[in-house]
Amino acid sequence: MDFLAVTKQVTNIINDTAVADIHTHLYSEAFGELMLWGVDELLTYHYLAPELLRLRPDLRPQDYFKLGKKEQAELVWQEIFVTHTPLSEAARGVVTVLHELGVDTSEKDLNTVRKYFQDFSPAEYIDKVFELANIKSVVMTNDPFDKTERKVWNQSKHQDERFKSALRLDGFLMNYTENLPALHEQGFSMSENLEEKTIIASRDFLKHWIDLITPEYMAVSLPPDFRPDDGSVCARLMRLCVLPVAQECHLPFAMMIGVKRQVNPELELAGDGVGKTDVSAIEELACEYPDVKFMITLLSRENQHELCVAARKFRNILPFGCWWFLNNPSIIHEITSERIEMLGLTMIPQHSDARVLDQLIYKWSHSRSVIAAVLAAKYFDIMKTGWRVTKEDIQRDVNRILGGRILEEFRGG
Ligand code: FIX
Ligand code: ZN
Repeated sequence: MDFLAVTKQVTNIINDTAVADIHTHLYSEAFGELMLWGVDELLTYHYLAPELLRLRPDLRPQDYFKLGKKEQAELVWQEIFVTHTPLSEAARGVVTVLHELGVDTSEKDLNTVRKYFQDFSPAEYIDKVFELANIKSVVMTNDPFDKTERKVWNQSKHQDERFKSALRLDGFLMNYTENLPALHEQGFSMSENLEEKTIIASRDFLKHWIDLITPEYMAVSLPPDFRPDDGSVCARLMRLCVLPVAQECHLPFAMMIGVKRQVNPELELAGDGVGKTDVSAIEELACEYPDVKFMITLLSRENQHELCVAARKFRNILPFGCWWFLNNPSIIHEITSERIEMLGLTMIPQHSDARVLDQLIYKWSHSRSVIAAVLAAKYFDIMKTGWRVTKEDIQRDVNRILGGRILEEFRGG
């Protein structure tokens, strides 16, 4: 089989395999206004705000953010999609979504485009997007301190099994003191000095939420200078509560490291930046806690190769995704290549990080084509030697890295 034929076969299999998307900010319909969908949400996605502001130096960020959603969307549409060409990954994504929905992309009148979305109920649109993007399931990001979320969970309203949960611990690990009142309100009597009583109550808090939402994993996003031995509340709670509970409940712990929160607060949710982290911190934890499964994604491109090396040293490290500023074709290609070259298929190449339901369409369309190109080249490299690779082999491999098999194995293994 020549390279083109291999590429075609791999692409078809990847496109036809339903994806298990292991990290998103999506919500099922039960979560009401937390579920974001439609063209105005697409246009006001926080990735596009900085791109608009760069095109409009006369527009103050605070004036943009003061506008209503529709006005914000109209500004973004006019500047990025009408006055200029939507070539950035986030802008191209909107065009991909409209195209794959069957909306005429030569249509530059936003109100005409909006009409397409008016015919759907949220439930119908979820079905439409999951079918178009060929998605099996998505993992949400569930915050135990979010009052809206908490109400939905306590009323057992969330029933859509396509939307799995993840217990997000930023509020617990990174903002513990500020959230003590909320912890008391939920019935957990804890104090600042982390004495024995507090540690027991903290573990009870985690186990309460694990029982309530049955998460795929626990997760936290951490700054570039994260150290597990710096005596911080975060490091102490991680060691005294999170890691013991992860081990006891056989739950992976996802550490998402390298985000510099609010480097430019004027940009609100778009104001976060990136920093290189010290991968030895991950190695030390993986070494000290061999029975805990660490899912790791790092935000800095410069950390990716050393993460692959760390994962070779510790099989309880599972690299996942091309996170956030890395979720661009040129970098996905580089990271996926070095991961396969050093880890074979013992990693999860991608997650979408989608915040708006429709984004599943473009984030997975763009990523599937890059991952297919990398995989096809790797298969072809061995097939040139006469090594036989069957369609079934490729399907098995794709089920593993995109279909959710590897996380099941990692959780249960
Ligand atoms: O911490 C995270 O989960 C990040 O993905 C988000 O904070 C970020 O805003 C995002 O959605 C990036 O894609
Ligand atoms: Zn995220």
